[in-house]
Amino acid sequence: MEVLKRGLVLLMVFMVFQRGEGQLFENFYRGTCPNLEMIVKQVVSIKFSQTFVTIPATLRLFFHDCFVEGCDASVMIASPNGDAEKDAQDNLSLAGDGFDTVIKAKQAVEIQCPGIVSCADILALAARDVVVLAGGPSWEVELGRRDGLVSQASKVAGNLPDPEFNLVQLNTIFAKNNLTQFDMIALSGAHTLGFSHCNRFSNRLYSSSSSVVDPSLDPNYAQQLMQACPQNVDPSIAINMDPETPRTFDNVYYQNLVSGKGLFTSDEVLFSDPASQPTVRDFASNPGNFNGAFITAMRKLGRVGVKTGNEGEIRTDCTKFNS
Ligand code: HEM
Ligand SMILES: *[C@@H]1O[C@H](CO)[C@@H](O)[C@H](O)[C@H]1NC(C)=O
Ligand SMILES: CC(=O)N[C@H]1CO[C@H](CO)[C@@H](O)[C@@H]1O
Repeated sequence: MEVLKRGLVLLMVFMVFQRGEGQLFENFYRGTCPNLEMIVKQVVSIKFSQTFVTIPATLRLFFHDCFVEGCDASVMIASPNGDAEKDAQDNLSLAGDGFDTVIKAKQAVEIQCPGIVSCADILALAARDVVVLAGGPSWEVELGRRDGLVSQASKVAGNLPDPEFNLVQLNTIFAKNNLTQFDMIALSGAHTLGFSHCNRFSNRLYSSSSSVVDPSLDPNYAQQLMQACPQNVDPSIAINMDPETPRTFDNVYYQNLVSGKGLFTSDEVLFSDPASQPTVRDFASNPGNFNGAFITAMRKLGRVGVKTGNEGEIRTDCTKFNS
C-alpha cells in the first residue's frame, strides 16, 4: 500500500513537470501581476486613439515574431549595427507603431510588476487586444513565455511567407510552425486589416514576362490597383489590403477572395486552389466559423517556439537584452 502511494505521488510529480515543460497557461501572472491584462489593454487603447495603424502593426508584429525564432519578442530587439531581426528586408511594413505599442505597454507594466512579465507575453496580449478593438472576437491568451536571447536579421530569410507563394508553399511554411492549412487560411484573415506597399503585388499588374494582368484578379479591382500603384510609384505608398472594410476585423476578406479581390497571390490562391476553396467559401458565408478558427489558430500561433521555465529571460526593456 505504502509503495503504491509513493508510486502515485511520484507519478503525479512527474505529470506536473510534464505539464510545466514548454507549456503556457492562462492566468500565468494571476499571483504576480494581477492587473496585467487591464494595464496592457489600457495602453493599447490609448495608442489606438492616437493612430489606427496601431491595430494592423501590432497584429503583424506578433506573427513575424512567432515565425522567426518563436514567440519570444526577438523581433523587438533594436540593434546599432542593423543586423537584428527587425532590420531584415521583409520588415518594411513592421510599422513603428506596433513596436511602440509593446514598448509603452511594457513600461506601464514595469511600474506595477517590475521584472515579472515578458515582452513576448505583452505582445501576445496586445495582438488580442487590437483584434478586439477592430471589432473582432476576443479570447483568453495563454501566457508564460520568456524573452529570447537571439535576434538576427539572417534568421528572417526563408522563415516568413512570401506574397507570391502558392498553396503548397504556404502550407509548408505554416506546417513548420505546427499550423495546418485550416489555421493558415484563418490567420490569413488578418489581411482584413492594414496596408500593403505597391511593390508587394505589382507583379500581378505589370508582369515582365507577359502583357496581361493576373487573370485571377477582378478586372475592375485590377484597374483600381493600377491607378493607386502606377509603375515606378513612390515606394512608400501603401494601400488598404481589404478594399471594402479596411478598418474592421471581419470575414469580408474571404468574400473579397471569392470575388477576385485578394490583393496578393498568396491571398487569391486560397480561393483559386480547389484544395482550400471550400474553407474560404465557408468563412465567407459564416463569420462565426471564421472567428472560431481564427481564435484557435492565434492560440496555436502563440505557442510556436516558446521559451518557458528558466529558458531565456524577462527583459526589462523590450528593445534590449538584459545583458
Ligand atoms: C499567409 C501568408 C502571409 C503572407 C504572404 C503575408 C504577407 C504580407 C505582406 C506582403 C504584407 C504587406 C507588407 C507591406 O508591404 O507593407 C502584409 C501585411 C499584413 N499582414 Fe500578412 N502575410 C501573411 C500572413 C499573415 C498573418 C498570419 C498575419 C497575422 C495573423 C498577418 C498580418 C498582416 C497585417 C495585419 C498586415 C498589415 C500590416 C500593416 O498595415 O502595418 N499576415 N502581409
Ligand atoms: C511543434 O510541436 C512539437 C510537438 O508538440 C514540438 O516539439 C515543436 O517544438 C513544435 N514546433 C514549433 C516550431 O513550435
Ligand atoms: C521598422 C524597421 O525596423 N524598419 C527597418 C526595416 O529594414 C530596413 C532595411 O532593410 C531599415 O532601414 C528599416 O529601419
